Amino acid sequence: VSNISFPDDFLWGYASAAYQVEGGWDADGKSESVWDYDAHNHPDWFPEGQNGDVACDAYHKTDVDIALLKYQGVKAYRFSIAWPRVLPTGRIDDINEKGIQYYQDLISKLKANNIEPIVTMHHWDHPRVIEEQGGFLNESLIIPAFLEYATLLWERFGDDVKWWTTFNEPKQTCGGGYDYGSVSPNRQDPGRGGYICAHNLLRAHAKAYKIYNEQFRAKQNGKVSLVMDTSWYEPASDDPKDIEAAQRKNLFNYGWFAHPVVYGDYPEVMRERIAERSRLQNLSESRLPSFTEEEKAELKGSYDFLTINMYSTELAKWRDDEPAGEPSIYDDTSVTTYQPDDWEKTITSWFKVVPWGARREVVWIRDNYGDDKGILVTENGYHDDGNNMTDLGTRGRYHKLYLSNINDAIYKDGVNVIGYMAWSLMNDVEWYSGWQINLGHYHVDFYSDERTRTPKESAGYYRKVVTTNCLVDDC
Ligand code: GCO
Repeated sequence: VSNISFPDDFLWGYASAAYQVEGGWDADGKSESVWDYDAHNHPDWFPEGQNGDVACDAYHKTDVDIALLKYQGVKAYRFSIAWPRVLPTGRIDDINEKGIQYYQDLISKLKANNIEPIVTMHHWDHPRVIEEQGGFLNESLIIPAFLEYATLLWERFGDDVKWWTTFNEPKQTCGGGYDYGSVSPNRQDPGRGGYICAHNLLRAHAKAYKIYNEQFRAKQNGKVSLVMDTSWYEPASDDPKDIEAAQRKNLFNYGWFAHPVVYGDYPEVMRERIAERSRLQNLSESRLPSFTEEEKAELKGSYDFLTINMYSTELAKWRDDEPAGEPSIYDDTSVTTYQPDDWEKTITSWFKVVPWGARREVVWIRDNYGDDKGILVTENGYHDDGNNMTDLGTRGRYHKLYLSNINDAIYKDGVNVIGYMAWSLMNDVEWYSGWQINLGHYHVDFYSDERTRTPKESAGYYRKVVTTNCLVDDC
């Protein structure tokens, strides 16, 4: 066995999100986020009592968690800022200095320990007051409000933080949040809400990027992007139709956001298909909104690195018997997707262990969007019930298999993958699943006030990989 080592400057890290770990939902002037609102008004959407009110209590445990990150040897920590903690009204007229102080302390301590902060501005938990006025569907609110928020974060933290992402997984924010319902605010408007949300979100992203260029880049010299996720869609056969089917799925998912920020507009196949299906529904215009020329110019190139939250793989097959179908965000109805029964399962039904998909995926991203600015794996991890402490053969092995495929992508395919953020340091609140599903390398005792963190075998494994920069035992 030869040693499998990674580039010297490979950025090893952990990723997390505010709602999933912080707790302190109303501490020190924080207002309710859309997730807090759901936890308090729709408790039946969560397993009994398992919500983010206290979560891992990370809000009160900065020193504990910094010590764990330091022990783990990671070079970076990806976390999100809770918008309602720093701007309780959502707008700039009311800055909560105590909220700012919490993040300043976290950032300073990360830096003091040589851990690079990678900050997400929006990981799904915008202020409920913003949502009450339409949230991401209200373009005359969400765009200016987000720009105020982003500007504040750069003013306050931009000297220290060099890695920024505006939005986490807009496909989920918009699809799950405003189209078919699966993440807060859990609104349903199939085939319309998701596209409108995404359109506003992309414009907010591009305008924020422009503000960074004009007001901050020269003195702060950081990088700004957004975090994209998708399953990898692999052709079900080498029939050219299945190859086309997989390409469509990848463009409808990753391309929905990557295409605008790289090239300035949605993929052509999305524009054509959605217009065509809208005509079939006798609508006078396409359900997919269009960008103005000015917006296209702002969007084009509005990123300093590419990202991928990498989880699973599906096979894509062309269908000749395409259903007319109801309006839906799944306008790529010319394709069926599935996962063979013999693929390795996890606790989550859609989430199968398919390490080779990781390699294909980053190669595809390079081939379609370029890798000169680098591709950062912003999340990857293994789902179980969170309680198995001897998880070397499951979670440890999972990271090892995915990482060895990423290593092949780097050294055999020449893809510029610049780092890997494991999800996650510790068990957390997996959204509406509470702590029934978890991916942490540390167990958290959610039934003790201390929220005690205890390392699983996977923590030891990942620590070894990170500190040796190498995947096999004898490095
Ligand atoms: C995201 C992810 C995370 C999840 C992780 C495990 O949006 O970035 O959904 O928040 O916890 O993907 O399922």
